[in-house]
Amino acid sequence: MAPKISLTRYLVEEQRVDGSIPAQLRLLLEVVARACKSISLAVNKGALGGVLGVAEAESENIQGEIQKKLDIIANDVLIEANEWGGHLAAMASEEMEGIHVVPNRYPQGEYLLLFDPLDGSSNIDVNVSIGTIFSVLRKPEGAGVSEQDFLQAGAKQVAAGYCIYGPQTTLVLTVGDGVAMFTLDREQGSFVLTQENIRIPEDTKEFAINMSNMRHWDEPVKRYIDECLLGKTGPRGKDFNMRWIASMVADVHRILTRGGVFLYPWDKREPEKPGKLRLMYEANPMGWIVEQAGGAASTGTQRILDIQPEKLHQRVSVILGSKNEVERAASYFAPV
Ligand code: AHM
Ligand code: MG
Repeated sequence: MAPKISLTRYLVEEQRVDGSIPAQLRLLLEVVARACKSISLAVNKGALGGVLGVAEAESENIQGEIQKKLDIIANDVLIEANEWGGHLAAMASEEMEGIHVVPNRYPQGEYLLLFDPLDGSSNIDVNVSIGTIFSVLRKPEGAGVSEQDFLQAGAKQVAAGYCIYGPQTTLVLTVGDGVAMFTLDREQGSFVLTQENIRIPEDTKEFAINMSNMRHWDEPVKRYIDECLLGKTGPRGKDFNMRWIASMVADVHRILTRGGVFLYPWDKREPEKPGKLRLMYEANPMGWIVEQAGGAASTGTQRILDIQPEKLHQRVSVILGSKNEVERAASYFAPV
């Protein structure tokens, strides 16, 4: 059982191999946590707060997806909370086409923040767990800030996390020294450390994939899932269970808690797109968290964190979770 200390104290006391967390990064993480607290309140109010349904203007984001009211609310909360504190140079979000540079009237910081303000949008109106995913990069040296500065491989992240709005609101964080979980104590109004050094079991009997896309999958994915489905009598020699929540945060949270493998692979529906999920604010932060917990994250042919991004909203094929399963699935992609 982790000692019941607040996120603030954890950030002050946390010692990484390269020393304590810089004050600006601590502030940044505290501000993101505070924003997640506000988003959690809005999510909890649901119909009472008039926050459900699609945005008034039926607007679409850069990905061509209809925005929900809560997508926009969560995006605004994160921008407003983060733009004036002096810890950031710019932000980027699933819901905004270009980057949001910290306005001139505020001090500029040395970090870049990327987020998916409300992941699992299809679950908002049906009262199923959703979340916020974030990734922090250091701004490269030099004057000003541009979209180019964001295009850094996931291995360069200095912090990554997500906050899940479910039966409990839980913030999961890595600063490169393992993974810690903080549960929101609503009476105290603060995130309290509830688990440290989270480890994902290396083996699992549980997979997560949207099976309705089966006919569109590539051969290696089909083989991997077919073998799981054959259970005890097949080559795997064990029965598998399946879960698909359609909120990446909730599926990853389950994997961190009890193991499992999550796949959202490239498929033939839109062959020109490398996958559905976005590299910079979904796959990279989740990939790093999973690796920090002893798991693995791959496209099938490459470690996700090694991908050199070319575009802010770049998509990617994702296989992540229990190490041995990810490695097995990836081995099916290897040329024979
Ligand atoms: P979103 O960011 O627009 O909510 O989309 C990402 C979500 C993931 O959370 C989830 O794993 C996936 O989309 C579900 O997709 P599908 O509805 O195709 O199963
Ligand atoms: Mg998302």
